[in-house]
Amino acid sequence: MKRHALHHATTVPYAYGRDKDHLFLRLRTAKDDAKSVRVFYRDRYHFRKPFLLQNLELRHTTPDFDYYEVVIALPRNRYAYYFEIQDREGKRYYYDERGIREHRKSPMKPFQFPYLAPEDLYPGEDWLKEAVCYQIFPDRFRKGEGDAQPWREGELRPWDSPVTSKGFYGGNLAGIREKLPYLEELGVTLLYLTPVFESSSNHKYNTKDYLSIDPHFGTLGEFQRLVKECHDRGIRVVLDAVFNHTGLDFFAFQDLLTRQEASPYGTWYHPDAYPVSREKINYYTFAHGIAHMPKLNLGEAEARAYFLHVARYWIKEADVDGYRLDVCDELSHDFLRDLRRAVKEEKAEAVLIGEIMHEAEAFLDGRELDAIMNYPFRDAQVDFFAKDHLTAESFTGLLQEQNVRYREEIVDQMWNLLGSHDTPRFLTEAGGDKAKLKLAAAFQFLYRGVPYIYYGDEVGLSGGRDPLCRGTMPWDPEKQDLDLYGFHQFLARLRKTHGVLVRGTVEFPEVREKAFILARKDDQEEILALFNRGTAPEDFSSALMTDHEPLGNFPSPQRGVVPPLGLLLYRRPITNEEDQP
Ligand code: ARE
Repeated sequence: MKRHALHHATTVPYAYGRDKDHLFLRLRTAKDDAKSVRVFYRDRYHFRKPFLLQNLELRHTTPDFDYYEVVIALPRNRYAYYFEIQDREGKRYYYDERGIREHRKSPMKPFQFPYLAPEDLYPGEDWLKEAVCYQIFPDRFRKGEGDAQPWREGELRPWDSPVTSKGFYGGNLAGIREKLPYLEELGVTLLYLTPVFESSSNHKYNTKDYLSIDPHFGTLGEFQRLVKECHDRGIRVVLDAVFNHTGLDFFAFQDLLTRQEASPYGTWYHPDAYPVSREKINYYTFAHGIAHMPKLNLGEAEARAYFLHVARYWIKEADVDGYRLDVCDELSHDFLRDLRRAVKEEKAEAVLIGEIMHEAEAFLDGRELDAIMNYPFRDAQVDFFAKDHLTAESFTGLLQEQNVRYREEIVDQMWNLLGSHDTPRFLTEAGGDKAKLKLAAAFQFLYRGVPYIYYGDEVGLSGGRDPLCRGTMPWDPEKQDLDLYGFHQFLARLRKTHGVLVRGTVEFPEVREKAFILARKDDQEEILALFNRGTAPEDFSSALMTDHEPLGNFPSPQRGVVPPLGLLLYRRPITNEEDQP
């Protein structure tokens, strides 16, 4: 056996409370290396009682590893446990906190999960798992008639003109409200708005006033109405919170520029030297030398209190459902834990989503964030469906590797995007090939996690890097790809009507060079999605059972044969117990 591949730890994602009476355990082995894995466990004070015994099930496979899992329970929730791994030749190994041994004679030192405390649990948010998310960049979505401050003559670029980095187009909250029926019909249940607080730029990531709605977007009253109307339609609202840095014109930084050393706000930032100068940029900023985005020091008590107040304020004033945290990985864990407590105190089901473009284990153990904008997912979609840079095996392997990093509840809450205001649009990545976008969109909705539509992708908007990915939404039906819209609508309905797509198990029972099967299963039904990214038809008919019925209306030359760049869906009811996952 490949002993060096064995791994377990007494922390997330290898050991954590599933609920107050159940401890989840995971153990890693090399791929195809173990015949069986068992856990011996007992109350940590029952020194003389025999250990109880349970088998672990193989639940995830990545290109290099297998992951075995089990849930165990003891009345007092104080666990001592060790594993027995049997290799393919039948040889047994024992794994406890001292490491791996080939016999049990030497004294065992069981791993300890000393107490599973209910207050340490992470229950997850059901509404988030069930959500279909839609991102809006407000300046570009819809210009509506409302209470927003009017623009001066010539200040706005015409709606249909090419996008520029500094231009304004006049989208506003009234416009979003006007289009709520559109979003509802599409199947959206969660709206994520990039910043709406007062700010001088079109993107509004340089906040001037965290406690006001930008006057060109509308008034507080209009924002409250928007959230209320969203809620009436079953749509939650998540705001962008830019707490890594402020705008240059935020009152605290202005005070610092004016009063210099005498300002009480010097400690809210990171000045390198005095006098603090915007020309010299001798202070810490977002990225490098972005003068208009001075970085905050949230280790400072008053600064922290101020931003916790901001987070509470919008929940109290407008009943928002959470925040997407800008540059989240450069906020401290200590701040994020305080923020979570504050937000949860105001609204128990509000969520925190991190903008983290990379693996984010350190933020997702259940004490800080509920999910991240899942850019690693996006990158895999682009590399496989759009660019053909990955084989299906590497693609599915990558996804499995992403999943085993996090606790199960969080995997089901990840914001699985295909693009955002910071990336080229998917259609552009795919060289304008709509079939590739359809495959990726289908994968998003059929897979684990929250499907996420970047405004306009559903009607065929294209665009390269920032600012080109921030084009205005076309509202003339002539300029919308209605077939694509209908496809997204179909996918959202499918997800709404088939709970298995939200909570079912995920497997890839067949993976070929450029094609694979995604299987979702629960105790009610199984859905098979046959994906073909290649240029020749793929015959998966042997994977179908007689009771697999086609789902949706996809062209196919023959049952189970997937055309090039095609998809077929099948569904089968689960009738007997052996069939259950
Ligand atoms: C402007 C110009 C850009 C130019 C940039 C730098 O428009 O063309 O490249 O300045 O000079 C906001 C605006 C941007 C603006 C920026 C600065 O939306 O238009 O860009 O402010 O004024 C990293 C961070 C990640 C961050 C991205 C942009 O980790 O947090 O960079 N994303 C958020 C928002 C942005 C926003 C800001 C932060 C600032 O979503 O919209 O920008 O508030 C790799 C790295 C990532 C890196 C990524 C950059 O993947 O690993 O860490 O993300 O590249 O694409």
